[in-house]
Amino acid sequence: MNSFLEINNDVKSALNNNQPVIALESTIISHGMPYPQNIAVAKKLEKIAIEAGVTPATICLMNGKIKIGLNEDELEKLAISKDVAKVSRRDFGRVLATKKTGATTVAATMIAANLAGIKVFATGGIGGVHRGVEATFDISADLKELGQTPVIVVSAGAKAILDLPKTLELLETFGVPVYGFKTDLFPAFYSAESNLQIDRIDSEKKIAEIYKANVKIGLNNGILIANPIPKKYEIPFSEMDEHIMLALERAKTKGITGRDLTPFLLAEIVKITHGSSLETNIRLVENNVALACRIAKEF
Ligand code: PSU
Ligand code: MN
Repeated sequence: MNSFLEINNDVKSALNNNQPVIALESTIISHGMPYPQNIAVAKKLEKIAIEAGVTPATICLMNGKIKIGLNEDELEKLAISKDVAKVSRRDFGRVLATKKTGATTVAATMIAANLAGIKVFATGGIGGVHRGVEATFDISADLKELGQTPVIVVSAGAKAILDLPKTLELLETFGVPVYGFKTDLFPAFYSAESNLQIDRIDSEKKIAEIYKANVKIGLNNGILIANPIPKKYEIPFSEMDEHIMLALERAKTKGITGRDLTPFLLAEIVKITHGSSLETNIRLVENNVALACRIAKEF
């Protein structure tokens, strides 16, 4: 066992007994949602999993360890502290060596989940190719990770703060299968669909079979499941687009770049929509956790 890994008892016993486990990320708690909604969501997601008979493993870095499965105090710390590092692949060594508290992005959560032997991970939206990439080269490390780490990531697609067509193109280049769950169109996070065609999949069992086939032939890529938000909760694409344009404008004016850009845009959108987008965000993550649990049970 990797000496940096600290797996809590619930997760350890589930893994040892071949019981279903799902991974949950922590950047969504520390940088993706405001307090106090973030802590309520973190707890609710764990509850949804437990009620589905699946052990949740929220992942973060603390005291020089990669923690798999957190208690309430640890979740609170991530939700409240202003001093939590956003950890992607490049940040692991630094945050472990300095024993800082770090919240894991999609990329980092995939790495940690894979180290622990967890195959399914639920989140809200993945990072991707940013709009204006021609000038900035800003492409999330999440995409490359999906190409090289064998974890099934259940998302609601990606936020339209990103360039969605380019994001799909790059996923193809990196060898990442992208499946719309019961849809032929790539969901755009707040909205159930964009106009972008993707492959459709209708069964949780098939997702597990595809994963197993990939691993058997030595392909260590991840799989991206794009699970649309239920229609009754969605915000239409045209309505969100206005808010997103305003958030992007503000980021440009303030010169926000690099690791700060995504958290800035997420926070601005919550402000611009007076919190109404947050409600949508919460619904879609819950929906993704429910699907991830059903997939995890297929293993
Ligand atoms: N998109 C969201 N909510 C989030 C994130 C993205 O709608 O919380 C977070 C995830 O942790 C994701 C990270 O992995 O932002 C991507 O950041 P970057 O673009 O800097 O790679
Ligand atoms: Mn970036």
